[in-house]
Amino acid sequence: MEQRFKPRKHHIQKRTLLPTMLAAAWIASASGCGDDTPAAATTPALNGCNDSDFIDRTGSSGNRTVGFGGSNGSGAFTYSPKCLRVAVGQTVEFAGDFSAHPLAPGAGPMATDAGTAGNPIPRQDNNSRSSIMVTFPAAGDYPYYCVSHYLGGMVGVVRVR
Ligand SMILES: [Cu+2]
Repeated sequence: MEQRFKPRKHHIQKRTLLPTMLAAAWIASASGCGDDTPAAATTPALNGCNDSDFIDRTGSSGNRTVGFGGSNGSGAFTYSPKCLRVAVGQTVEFAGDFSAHPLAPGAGPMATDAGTAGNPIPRQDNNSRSSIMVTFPAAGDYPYYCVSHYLGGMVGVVRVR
């Protein structure tokens, strides 16, 4: 019985217990244990677009062209503007080489959030078209990505309000 309270054993217990306690505390803070309310009022970034990133082109003279692959001021592997805001009923042009940069609706094969249901952006691959026009009939966040280069960040969002 007396051996259970040896100082040496007590020392070992402290060493093994501390990392366990730290891990438990981290998990509790990360999961927001026992709190059912949403984490914050901000919308999580979709395809890298935060609320403050959207470029407003809802005006009647707004440039609603999304260029890619060097078209319309974009980089070789980016969309421009990447985060575009338009109004309900407006039409967005996607301009670039779809055979080099196949377009697909959604937030990428590895994403869990596909955005708002009913994404009107059509899949465009294996064709030589250089421009498509897409009308957005309903409010929402409509993500899209380049099938070939989404891993490098070739993704974007059309926000319709
Ligand atoms: Cu691409």
